[in-house]
Amino acid sequence: MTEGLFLLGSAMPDLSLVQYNSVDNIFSMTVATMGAAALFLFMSRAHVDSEYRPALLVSGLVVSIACYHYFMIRHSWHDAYALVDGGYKGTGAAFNDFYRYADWILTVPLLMVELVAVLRLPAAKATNLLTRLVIAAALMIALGYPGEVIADPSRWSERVMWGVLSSIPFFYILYVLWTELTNSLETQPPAARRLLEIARLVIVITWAVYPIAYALGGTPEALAAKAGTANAASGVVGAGGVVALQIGYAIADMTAKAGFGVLIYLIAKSKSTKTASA
Ligand SMILES: *C/C=C(C)/C=C/C=C(C)/C=C/C1=C(C)CCCC1(C)C
Repeated sequence: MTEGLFLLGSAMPDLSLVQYNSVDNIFSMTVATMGAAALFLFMSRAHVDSEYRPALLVSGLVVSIACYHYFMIRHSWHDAYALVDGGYKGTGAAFNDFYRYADWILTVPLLMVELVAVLRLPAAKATNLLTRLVIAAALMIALGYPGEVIADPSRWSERVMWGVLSSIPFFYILYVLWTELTNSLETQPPAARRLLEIARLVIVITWAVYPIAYALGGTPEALAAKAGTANAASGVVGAGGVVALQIGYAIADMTAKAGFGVLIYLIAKSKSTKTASA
């Protein structure tokens, strides 16, 4: 683990112009999406009843934190590459995956908080549910990180092991969220039910993208190295893997944070009876 627990491996694969710019553009779009969602969610607080305002405040914080981190991620991407002879080559500066994991360790528990806050469950139930979800979320991310920073295809079994360990709390969270959301449906006003069913689906579908992106980032090269069709000693994950992973995470983050935040707003709005529509 000498290439450092805090930074992705030493070498970045060469990228074509299209590959480099696709990732750069999606990072830029993610900064804009998160920033706009933050403004929207903070300003929308005035349009829901006071008991739902904390849910929107937390939703706004989630996208604010993500906006900052994507700005930093894009910065790190620029540092990691230089344009040489019509293609992008690694500068030797590591692309810093820590920003993303720092983001998740803050935002994933807060996403649980915004959901539980909009449900407005009885206090004891909400505390119990949140404690379980927050601990599981922290474990999921902490166990994923050591695998994420492995960039050497010859050490792929370690990456797979961390991925499997991280998947245990992952499935636990999905199971708890699915069953608790389903149980809470009958206590919710009819107008909010349909939206909560959508929220349930959005969580399962967008969250599934993360382990898939994690698996795509390098597994083809690792398998090829095993089969002897690629040079495992190069110690670099392929360009396709890096691009798929970064784009996959960015799209999932936009949906799971900004898209989900708008859903939380719609649920809060549908449950608000006192505040006039605006
Ligand atoms: C806003 C960020 C969110 C909702 C992040 C969610 C992240 C995950 C569901 C990550 C899951 C992972 C696994 C299940 C196994 C491989 C490692 C991870 C951390 C990518």
